[in-house]
Amino acid sequence: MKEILRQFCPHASGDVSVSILGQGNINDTWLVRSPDRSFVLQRLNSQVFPHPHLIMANLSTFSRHLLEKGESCGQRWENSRLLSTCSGAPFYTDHQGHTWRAISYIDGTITHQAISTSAQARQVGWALGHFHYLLADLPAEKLHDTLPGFHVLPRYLQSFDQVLGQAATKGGVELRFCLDFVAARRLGADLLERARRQGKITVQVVHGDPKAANILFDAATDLAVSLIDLDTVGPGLLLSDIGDCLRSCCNVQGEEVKDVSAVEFDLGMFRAILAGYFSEAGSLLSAQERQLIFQAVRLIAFELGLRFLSDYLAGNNYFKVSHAEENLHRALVQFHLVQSIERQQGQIEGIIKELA
Ligand code: GN1
Ligand code: MG
Repeated sequence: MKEILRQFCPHASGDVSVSILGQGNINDTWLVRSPDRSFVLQRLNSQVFPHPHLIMANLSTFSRHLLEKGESCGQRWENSRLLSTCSGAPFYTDHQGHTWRAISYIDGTITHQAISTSAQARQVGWALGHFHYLLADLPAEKLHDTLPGFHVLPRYLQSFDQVLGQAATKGGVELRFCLDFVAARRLGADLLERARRQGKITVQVVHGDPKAANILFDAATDLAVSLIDLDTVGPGLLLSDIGDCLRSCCNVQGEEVKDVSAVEFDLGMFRAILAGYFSEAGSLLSAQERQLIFQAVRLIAFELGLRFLSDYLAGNNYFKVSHAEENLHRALVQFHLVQSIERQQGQIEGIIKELA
């Protein structure tokens, strides 16, 4: 770690503190505090992100765009920036080939692993809407697609079929449930892809991973201050971001809940997030897109469950795990969430109509 720190804070005296930050499933993150500066240090997962220079290029392109916009929005809003190494490079590659980079730390903020009040939920929706609004005039072609096919569900079904063919599956009840679950929902899984190909839905610059823990809140006011974890920012569907944010934030028990029968999609949170989003970015969505919100949430929860399940079958190479069955359990949680969403279809669609 000393060698790495030397690349980013050369003037630091002895009193540098390094602590683990967040609980991301992909990269490793630390908060570095030193008398000269505090910053976020990250080691990129090179298996997931094999082209770090494209990510850093994106970061600087959209950071510049956000800086140029610089308009006030009535509440504290900050965008994190990439900090260069002492030699002016956007990242550092260590002897083992790992990519390290530093990002500005936004002080006085906290994250919530799960959302617990409707005031927070409204802020979540507003923050995602504000992010979309700020990036709506940045042409999507200006950004690299750092993870091609990232939210393309039919592609995940293909890789699932491949790993299933190769996996020596044991016949546990939970795995059986998951396999039946996927089989029963394959049909119609290409709904958003079809709409995109037909030009019915908007492709613009999106966040790609707007889950609860990727939203910073002001520690004193609990108002949203920033969206972080920007490696997946790039061309995508507004509906994927909206769906993913709702998937994460309306699952009030959190993604890692032990008892899957407690998983529930919370309608109160859903209403508050959507109202917050519409208040800031409602004009970005067509009537057709609003009609697809229910399917967008349902399909992205299904997609994440399928990604966890495929990773479990393939031997846990993508998402970090602390034990071998963790990805299977995570898949179960997402599939129970899908069931809760399906059970409440009528109410969910009613709320969308009411707010539109
Ligand atoms: C991963 O890195 P993290 O934990 O913010 C994943 C997301 C998933 C999320 C589920 C690049 O995000 O797509 O929704 O886990 N990110 C990537 O917790 O695959
Ligand atoms: Mg992420």
